Amino acid sequence: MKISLVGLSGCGKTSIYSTTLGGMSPLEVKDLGPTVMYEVKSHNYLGIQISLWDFGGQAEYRQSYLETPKILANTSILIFVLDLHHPNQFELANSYFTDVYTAIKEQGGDPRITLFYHKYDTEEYDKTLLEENLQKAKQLPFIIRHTPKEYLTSVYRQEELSEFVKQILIADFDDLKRSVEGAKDHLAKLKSKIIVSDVNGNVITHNIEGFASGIQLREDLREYIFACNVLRENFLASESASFSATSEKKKLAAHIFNYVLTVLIMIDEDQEADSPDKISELLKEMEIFADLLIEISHEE
Ligand SMILES: Nc1nc2c(ncn2[C@@H]2O[C@H](COP(=O)(O)OP(=O)(O)O)[C@@H](O)[C@H]2O)c(=O)[nH]1
Ligand SMILES: [Mg+2]
Repeated sequence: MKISLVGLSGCGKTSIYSTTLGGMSPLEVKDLGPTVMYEVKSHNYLGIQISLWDFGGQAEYRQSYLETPKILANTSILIFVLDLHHPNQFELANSYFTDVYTAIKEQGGDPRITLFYHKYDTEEYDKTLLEENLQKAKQLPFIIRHTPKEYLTSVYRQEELSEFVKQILIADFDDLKRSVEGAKDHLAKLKSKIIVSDVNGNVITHNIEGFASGIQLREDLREYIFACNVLRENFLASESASFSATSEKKKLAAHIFNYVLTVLIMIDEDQEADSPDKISELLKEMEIFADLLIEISHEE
C-alpha cells in the first residue's frame, strides 16, 4: 500500500513520519534538514506492507514530480499536510494539491484523500491567530471541492497524532478495525499493565498511562520482543510461544501468537491482580486477532 505524504516545504511532513512510525520524540525532530527529492520508507504494519513516500516540498522538487508524474502513480492514500502557521502559503498549497491530485488521477489512480491541518499548536505561535488561520484554511477551494477526511494535528500531541496515523493505515480493513477496538476494550478492563503490539514493534494498543508516544514500541521492549521471537522461530520452531521473567515482586510475560502478534503483560505484586480467567480470555481473543492478521498479510 503506497501512502504519499505531500505538502509544501517545511510544513512538517518528515516530522509527522518521524514522530509516529519513525520512533522519534517531538524534541528530536526540531532540527530536521529539508528532504531531498523524496524518501521512501517501508513498514510492515500488522502484516500490511506499507511504503510511505515523503515528497520533499521545495519548489524545484515539486516541479520535478509534476514533470515525472509516474512517481506519484499507485498512491492509495494521499495525505496532504497544510501548515497552519503559514497562512501566506495557503494559496500556493491549494494549487500544489490540485496539481498533485490531477497528476495522480492522470496516472489512473483514485487515492483516498486525507488532510492534516498541521502545527495545530501554540508552540511559538499565537492562539487567536491559529484559530483565524484554521477558519481561513477551511475555505480553500481544494478542501471544499474534495471534502477530505480532516485531522487537526501537531507533533506536540504525539500520542493523538499516532492514533490518527494508525486509523488511516487500517481504514480499509474493517475486521482489523474491529479487532483493534476489541483489544482496546479488553485492556481497559484489566488492572495489569499490558501492551499489544506486532512482532515488528508497532504498538497496537496499551493501557499504561503516559507510556506510549509514537507507534514504535520503546527500544528495550522492542529488543526483548525480537529476542523472544527469534527463540520462538529457531529454538521452539512453533507458531506461538510464551516467555516469562520474574523478579522479587514483578512478573513479565510475553506471548507471541501465530508469528505476528505479541502481548506483553506486566504484573506488579503490590497491585491488585486480574483473575486468571480474565487474562486467559484476553489471550484467546488475541489469538483470534493474530489469525486475522495472517489472513490480511496473505491477501496483500
Ligand atoms: N509548531 C510545530 N512545528 C512543527 C510541527 N511539525 C513540524 N514542525 C517544525 O516544522 C519544521 C519543518 O519540519 P519538517 O518535518 O522538516 O517539514 P517538511 O519539509 O514538510 O518535511 C521543523 O522545524 C519542525 O520542527 C508541529 O506539529 N508544530
Ligand atoms: Mg521533509
